[in-house]
Amino acid sequence: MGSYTDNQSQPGDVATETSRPKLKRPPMYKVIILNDDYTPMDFVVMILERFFAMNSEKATRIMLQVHTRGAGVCGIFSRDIAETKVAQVENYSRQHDHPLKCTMEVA
Ligand code: TYC
Repeated sequence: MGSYTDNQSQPGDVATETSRPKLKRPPMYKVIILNDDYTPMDFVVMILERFFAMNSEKATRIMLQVHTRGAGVCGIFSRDIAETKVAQVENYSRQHDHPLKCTMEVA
């Protein structure tokens, strides 16, 4: 082992690292709308404008993507906000007798 008169590493020394507090950022969540055979396209576009602040071009693009691929991301939010968006979309759709479904998953 080396002498302790300097701070050079020596064969046999053990590397140590000062421990850092194990803080992790909370996960973010994707809000995803799902396709179905019944909800009118115009209604989905309106939902995306109303609850996700999309302009009509973007809302139309996302709606068509969901229509053709089955699902699409509306946005990425903290857990609380994502839960609220899912509830808003499903409640509003149910009130208008549409089966539109929405879900969330860790981004
Ligand atoms: N597939 C629906 C129709 O043909 C339109 C639609 C698009 C429904 C997106 C839901 O998330 C959705 N009327």
